[in-house]
Amino acid sequence: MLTFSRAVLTLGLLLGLMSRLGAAQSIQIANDPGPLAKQVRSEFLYSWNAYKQYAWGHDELLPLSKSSHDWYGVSLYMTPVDALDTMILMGLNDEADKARELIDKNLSFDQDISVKNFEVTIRLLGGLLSGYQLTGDKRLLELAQDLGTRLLPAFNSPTGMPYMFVNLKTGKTSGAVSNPAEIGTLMLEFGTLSKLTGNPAFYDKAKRAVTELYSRRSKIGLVGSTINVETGAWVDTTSHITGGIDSYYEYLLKSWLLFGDKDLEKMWKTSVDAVNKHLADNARTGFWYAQVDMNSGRKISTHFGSLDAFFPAVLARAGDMDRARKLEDSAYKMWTTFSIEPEEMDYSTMKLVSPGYALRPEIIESAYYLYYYTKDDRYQEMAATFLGSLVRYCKTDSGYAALRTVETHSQADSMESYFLAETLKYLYLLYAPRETVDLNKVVFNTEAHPLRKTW
Ligand code: DMJ
Repeated sequence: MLTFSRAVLTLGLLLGLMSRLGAAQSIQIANDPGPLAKQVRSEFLYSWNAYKQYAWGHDELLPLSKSSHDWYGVSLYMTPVDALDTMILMGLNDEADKARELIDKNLSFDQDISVKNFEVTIRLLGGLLSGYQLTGDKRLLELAQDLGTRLLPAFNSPTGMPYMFVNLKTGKTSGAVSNPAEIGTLMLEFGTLSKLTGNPAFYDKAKRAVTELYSRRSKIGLVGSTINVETGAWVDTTSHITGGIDSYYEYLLKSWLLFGDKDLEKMWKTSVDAVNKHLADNARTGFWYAQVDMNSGRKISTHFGSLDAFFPAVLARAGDMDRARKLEDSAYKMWTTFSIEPEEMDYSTMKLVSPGYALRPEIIESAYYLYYYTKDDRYQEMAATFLGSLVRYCKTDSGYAALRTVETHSQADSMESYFLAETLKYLYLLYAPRETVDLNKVVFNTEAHPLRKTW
């Protein structure tokens, strides 16, 4: 029997959890999410169970060799940290508790390893922050603060734009030639860390980095592919929206939305105008975005791939439904042309350029945003195609595997942590009740970790 004091305590915990979840406002966990969401959830559990069986405590599962892989020789618990908030959103509470216990007890950033600032920020810092916001587990915030502090030396370049790599123990940096995505995809995580800890240094460093980058845009408003963070000189002036630049644009928009920062609003609006003016291409095969020279706007190539397919989501979040819909239609054409999505193809010929499929989420993420804002069933129908191809070609007897080539569907021994953080999360959300996430209040980081303005 529940005593009065226990009942008060239980109610207090429940109210506390609800306010952290923002249950009445921004995130609601569905008890019965519907049959297709349940199917996605069971594919998630299938993959997570394979991780538990063959890679527990390591960064990632190797699904074909049924073994594990640690990015830097020691585990930074990439998969559990990346997957934690997906479990919470899916209502997999026991699994989430076990993952959180594993992280709380074992994850240590006191390691003499040189890590990629960008990857560790979007996967680990983002995952720890969203995990903290969803559960109130203070250990996750402590870990985030420790990690953020260890990453800060990355910004100690003459320009303030971060080096690519930083040693977590010594702070030694390396990798002076970086790219807009790695320089400009830090504000959501570092900014949230500042807001939650009261230390402005994280926000300020990440904002300076993106501001320095933006200030080096060309006269026509574009950025290039690679830049030297010590000299501030462009190394490669090819402009595009694919990997290496992609999430720079995403974070201009989302940093404005999450923090209400007017400087970011201006940077986003100027940048997206330039991208739409110089990269958008109404070709015979559809509406696409090309590669052009950042200074002249001269077209360099007509390649488009799975990473580019993030852009409809960003356009939709910004309210540009027309371009978002057209580009998602093109990306869907790419998926169906090859039976599953290739890393890259040439849209002028619809021929393969890079044939692998790395279990990437972007086209699914875009379908989710479009479904959320338009309520058009077309995007759930697309999602059925995505789920069908994934199950048919990528499912193994121990988790899911990337494909070496979409031509023969031969599999590769890799299940990146973003498959659980992003790919299956967005698929689930496409079918779960709309209220599961209030997209007007929640901002997903580029690894699909939901962040909320709780400050
Ligand atoms: C993820 O780590 C993130 O979405 C990143 O922005 C791009 N690459 C992968 C997924 O493809």
